[in-house]
Amino acid sequence: QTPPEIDIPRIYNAARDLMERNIQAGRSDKLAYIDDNGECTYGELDRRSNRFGSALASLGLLQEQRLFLCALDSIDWPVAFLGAIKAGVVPVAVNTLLTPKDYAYMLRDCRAKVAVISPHLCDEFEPFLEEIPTLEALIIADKKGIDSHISIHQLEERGSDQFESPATTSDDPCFWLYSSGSTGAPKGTVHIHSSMIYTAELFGRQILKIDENDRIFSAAKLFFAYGLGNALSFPLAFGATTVLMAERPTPDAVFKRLVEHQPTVFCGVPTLYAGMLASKEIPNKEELAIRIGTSAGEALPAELQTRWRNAFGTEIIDGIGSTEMLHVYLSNRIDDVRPGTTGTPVPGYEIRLVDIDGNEVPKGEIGDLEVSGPSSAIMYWNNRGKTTATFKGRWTHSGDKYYINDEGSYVYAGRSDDMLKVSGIYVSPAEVEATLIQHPAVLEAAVIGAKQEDELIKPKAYIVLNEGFEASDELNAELKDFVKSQLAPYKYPRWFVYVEELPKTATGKIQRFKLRQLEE
Ligand code: 3SK
Repeated sequence: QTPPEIDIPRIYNAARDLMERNIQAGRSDKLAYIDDNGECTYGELDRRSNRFGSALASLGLLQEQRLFLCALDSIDWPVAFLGAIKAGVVPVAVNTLLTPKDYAYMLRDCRAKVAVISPHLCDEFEPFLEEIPTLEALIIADKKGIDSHISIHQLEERGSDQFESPATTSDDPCFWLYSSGSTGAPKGTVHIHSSMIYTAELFGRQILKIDENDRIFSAAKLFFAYGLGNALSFPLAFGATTVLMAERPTPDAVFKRLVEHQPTVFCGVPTLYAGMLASKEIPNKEELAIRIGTSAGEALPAELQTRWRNAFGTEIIDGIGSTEMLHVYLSNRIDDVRPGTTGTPVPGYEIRLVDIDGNEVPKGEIGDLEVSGPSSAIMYWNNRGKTTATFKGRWTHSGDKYYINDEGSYVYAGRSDDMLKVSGIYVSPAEVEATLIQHPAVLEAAVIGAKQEDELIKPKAYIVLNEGFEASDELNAELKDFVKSQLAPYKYPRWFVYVEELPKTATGKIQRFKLRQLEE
């Protein structure tokens, strides 16, 4: 299959393009978004994002400066994201499940002048107004403002329905997403204006065959690269309608949207598919309109694929992407699903599997996956070392290991670092270990990924206790709560093993691979 030719002009604004293609196609009155509180047509989205974008100047925000966007999925999210981009301002989309420490780090790192946040995050952000001198204003993503902070709607009143964007080029920074690694702080991953439309054309149109008749519901939130493509770049590129949900994607909450709003495309992650298939409230296939499901974030076990097909008569397209490549570059196909594999490269992307010296490995052998394609980020902000280790000329190092099976499909073989993917989100073992050892009972800790019954990976902690402490169910519960109180909640270990000592190198480095071998 030859990839489509995609012609992106030099003077190009991604948000203007995503809006204008719908207005010009006569879709002004078509629903762009449905959220928990209402609906918004393409025409309204265009006007609201114009008002938001043109009002940013009243906050002193200039082209190329950053706007921190940390909000639950609602129509306000695309308004702020697109509005900022129209103004040449660079939105930094941030996970709403993080801790104040994480937010403080990112705010210092990106030096955003303005943050748009959901009301429930106000208490966590308030102290930063003092601590982070570069942050000058908080805008509340809600109808009403709070005390001294205006709402996004109040800000929009300062703007105008039409305004001229400053000239941006297709290669200009457009938005950032934060990516986490096994060591060190999260990295501001800088994407340019052309990135979104490339992912929409290459994966959204070519593989998922999204068009204006589709209605899309992504359980993965907009702040993830996966959710951003599913619920913003793809539907807006082709005039589809998107359902947004603010709450946590539990099976019940997801089924409710699938039945109520009848999406034709559903985007989930393996942990969620497992939960949905195990649910007692599973709807009949006649109640749903799904034509295709997508899965990414972690490898989809073949068993889940088969059970979904039996339950709903449709396929789940399993693929892998990354924050760095913005969306999926290796994937199954609607008419060619190979359960237990990640399929083949999406046309428009090239993939190679290399050994430690960078040489391609023979077919059948495991190698580190590197990918080349037009949607790659240009750098990690302010981090030359990690940038050069990941973006190597036209090749982007993924950190994932793969091999090619006899049928020519790519099969996932684990991470090349110690990172875990939990419910599709990266978890650094080092971060969880550093938290555990702050508990008075813990002398040393090592965290690895272990498989649940359904084959999905969750964190497991090996612990050496301090003198005077004993292993018990109460201590397990206390340690779980302790980690949840310090880190994003999905990072807590689900199991604890108490040991006399941890395996270490001569220089004292924990050998997590030896613990992983115990799991095999
Ligand atoms: O984790 C993935 O597979 C993924 C897919 C699409 C976009 C971003 C990511 C991290």
